[in-house]
Amino acid sequence: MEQLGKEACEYLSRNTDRLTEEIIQCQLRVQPNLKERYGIQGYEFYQRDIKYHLQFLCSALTYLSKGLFGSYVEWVRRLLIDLNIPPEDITTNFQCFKRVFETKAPGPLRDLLVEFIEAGLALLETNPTAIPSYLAADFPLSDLATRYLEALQGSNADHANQLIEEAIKSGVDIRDIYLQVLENVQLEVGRLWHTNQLSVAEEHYITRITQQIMDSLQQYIQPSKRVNRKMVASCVPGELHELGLRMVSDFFKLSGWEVYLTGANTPSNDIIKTLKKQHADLLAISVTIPWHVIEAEKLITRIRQDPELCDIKIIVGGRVFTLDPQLWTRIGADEYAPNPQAALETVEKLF
Ligand code: B12
Repeated sequence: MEQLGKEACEYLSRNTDRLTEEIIQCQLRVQPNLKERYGIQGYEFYQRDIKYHLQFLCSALTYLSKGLFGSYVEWVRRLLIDLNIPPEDITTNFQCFKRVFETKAPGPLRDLLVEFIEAGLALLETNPTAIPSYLAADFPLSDLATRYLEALQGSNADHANQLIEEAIKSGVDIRDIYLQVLENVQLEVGRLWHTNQLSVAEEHYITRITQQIMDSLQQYIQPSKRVNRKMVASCVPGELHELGLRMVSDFFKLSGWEVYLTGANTPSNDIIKTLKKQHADLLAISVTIPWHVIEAEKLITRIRQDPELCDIKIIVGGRVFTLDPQLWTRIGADEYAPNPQAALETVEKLF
């Protein structure tokens, strides 16, 4: 069955342009005024979005994860509704995916493709739910997190810096600053972008300042003891979300590990060379975007086949593994953890 999922994904990748065209033609038959309503640019976005849907569907099929596809459908619906796309257009679009798969996909793959699209269509029949603010919940540093985000939304990086410095000086643990303030603010920034309340430029600005602040906090990352262990921490090729992995790295440093962080978008060949050169005990891989999971799987397979790396342990984490908590078991990793503290506890059991 897993093989069928991979074949279905290959079929979608090989035929993306043709399928996109068929889906658009289907939708134009049902809604002939689509081009007029969206204008030329909107229509191009429409084509781009169909390719996006196919790419996300492909990743979900590879791991036979309806959960992953379902979370994408919920996510994209929210995104499009907040961009004023009528829900009927989204549903018609997915119905056209179904129709095109029913009529064009080769026999053995057809049922699987239709099954996934039907699961998506069933979700579109439910009412969309609002995503609550990540800062609304009652957690000890929620006030600091809110003020920090307000400072950055007001483009006052100095004030944001000052808030964090004061908190550290008053004795707040750096780990709480990371998880309660910086992580929650990043998630909130994602929510605001997703719901069309914040621009990409504003997200980039806030993320950049947060990374600068994490650099300046390095002076406080001083372990009280050393353990004789070394971790290499990398994001797979193409993966640009590295902030979470930086947090994991700093938690490990604080616990006495030596850490070699390569961060975002690291070529697999180089990760393998680094593991050897650094004589690492552990590789931490971070993945956020679903279609990068396949890169993680390929990398892990290569490491497992390399006699020089037979003792290496591998832990994975990042947003995509949180969306489908079984996913990590399908790519050959030793462990998964949802956050840096859990990662430390989990890794303890591996050695
Ligand atoms: C900042 C950001 C970016 C930045 C990243 C910059 C950087 N240097 O990291 C940039 C601008 C590059 C970016 C690009 C994109 N992004 Co972006 N991004 C975000 C945002 C707003 C914040 C990410 C972040 O910093 N999170 C905070 C960290 C701390 O959380 P975390 O990564 O989950 O890490 C925690 C745990 O997962 C765990 N963990 C993480 N790694 C590991 C590893 C191990 C081993 C372990 C044990 C644990 C672990 O520990 C961490 C601490 O608890 C998120 C919003 C969100 N909800 O995540 C969107 C988000 C992830 N991005 C999104 C999208 C769509 C994109 C793009 C595709 C947009 C585009 N069209 O170009 C591109 C893809 C780029 C790529 N090729 O990777 C979507 C993903 C939607 C989906 N359905 O998958 C999100 C969710 C935004 C949204 N709300 O819609 N993005």
